Amino acid sequence: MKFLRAFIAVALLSVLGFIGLEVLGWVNPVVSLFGRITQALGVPVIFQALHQIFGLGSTGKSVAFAGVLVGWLGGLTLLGGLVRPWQAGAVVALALLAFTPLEVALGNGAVFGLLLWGLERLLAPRASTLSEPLAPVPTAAVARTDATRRTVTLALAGTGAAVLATRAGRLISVGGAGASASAASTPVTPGSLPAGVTPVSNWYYVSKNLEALDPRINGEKWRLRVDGLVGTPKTLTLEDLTRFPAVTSERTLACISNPVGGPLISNGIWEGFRLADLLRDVGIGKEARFVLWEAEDGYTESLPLGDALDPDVLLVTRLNGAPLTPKHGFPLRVLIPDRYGMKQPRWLTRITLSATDKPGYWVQRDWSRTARLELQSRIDFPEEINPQVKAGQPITVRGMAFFGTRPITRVEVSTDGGKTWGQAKLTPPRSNSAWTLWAFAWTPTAGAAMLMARAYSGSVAQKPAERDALPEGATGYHRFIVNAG
Ligand SMILES: Nc1nc2c(c(=O)[nH]1)N[C@H]1C(S)=C(S)[C@@H](COP(=O)(O)O)O[C@H]1N2
Ligand SMILES: [Mo]
Repeated sequence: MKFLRAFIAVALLSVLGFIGLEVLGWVNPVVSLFGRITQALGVPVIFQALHQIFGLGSTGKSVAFAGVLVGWLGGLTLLGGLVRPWQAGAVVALALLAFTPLEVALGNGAVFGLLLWGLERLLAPRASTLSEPLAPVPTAAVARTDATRRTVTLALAGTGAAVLATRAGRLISVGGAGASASAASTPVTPGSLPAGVTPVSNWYYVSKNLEALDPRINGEKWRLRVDGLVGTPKTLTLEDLTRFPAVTSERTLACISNPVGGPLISNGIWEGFRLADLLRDVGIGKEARFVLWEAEDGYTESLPLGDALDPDVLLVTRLNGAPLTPKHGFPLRVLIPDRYGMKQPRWLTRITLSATDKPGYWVQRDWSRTARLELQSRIDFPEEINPQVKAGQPITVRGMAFFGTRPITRVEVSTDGGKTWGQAKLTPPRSNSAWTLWAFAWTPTAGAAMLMARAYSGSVAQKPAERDALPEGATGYHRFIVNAG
């Protein structure tokens, strides 16, 4: 997280630097660094080698410059990730003094320090389920990191960082009664969401696309093609979908690349209809074994037909009382219980029944074929980002636990690094596929304490083994140190 932040800061600094160079003719630190390095190491040696590889011409130079740029980005990312903003700024200023004019060195150091400092404030590393239910307006920002996976997206995130930062919001739950998950439950109105429901403005976001290149679909022109091994292939409009019986369901959506304790999970009230109703309407061919999904952005996924006919598999058009936003799948997205988000396409455009399976977009990239949810829990208060508490003052440790349609039956909390565990109080089940909120009373004593949480679903216990998200989803207990002063 720190390194992502540092990378965004150095990316912004570099973009500013190059704009300064192009538009105003400022001295650019990377260009100066390039000059200094090539001079110091002896141009002939380096360029001879590069020329041998790339031939004569400007390619070698471009490659060398790219190398210096990568070094600059990498070096400053490391620096910014390892030390405090002002220290990183000071180091940059001092280092640049060696080969750039005073004002360039100081300017770059100061801007880098300020960017780091500002991003640290803007990009809190997690979304908390249970912030104070006061303001219905997002107050701070949450970084939507996607751990190990979309490196390219992350690399490009630097330039989009300003947009990201302003659009990001902290997850805030707004007071109110619990929601029922039944097909008949009353639709919600945005602005009056029950506690524990994630406002759309704070919903986590993961996409294979750059956000700016995500589909923006015109609802009038959009069509859903249903074909393959069906009785009658059909092309449906948004209007056509309204004739299927409406279903409202509170569901939690989680990304498979979410690290333990991470922010890539949200809970909302969805409205749509059953996939089974649509498939029966077009007629299911005898040979059909798989549902293949296609989306506007070229995303593909699949689901065995047996699973797809589960009445809990929905096609949804609304979230939290409003039509899906373009970012979160307008006009239609798939919801499948007990699976991570990657199995559930947004911007759906085509459903094909097939006798054979076709690995989906992330499956082709070595992620899980089935993407079944792991049992998970997270501590939301105290916040990992700000683990300060007052000694001797009772607090309520809070968080969530989630295991798809399997109920959370117990959550345990440790405040001594796992030596002893106490039982948390669970809020009543909110639906058959939403996270469970929990609370645990604790009076910190002075000093450091290691907080940990673990959840159970009947006889199934959360896996203690720390496992990376790739390829089957992260496991391990959420843990961090809080300081009581
Ligand atoms: N068409 C399409 N659908 C998609 C994706 C995508 O990139 N394209 N990403 C998937 C992944 S990995 C996740 S976690 C969820 C995220 O949905 P959200 O951003 O609305 O939370 O969408 C899924 N559906
Ligand atoms: Mo995901």
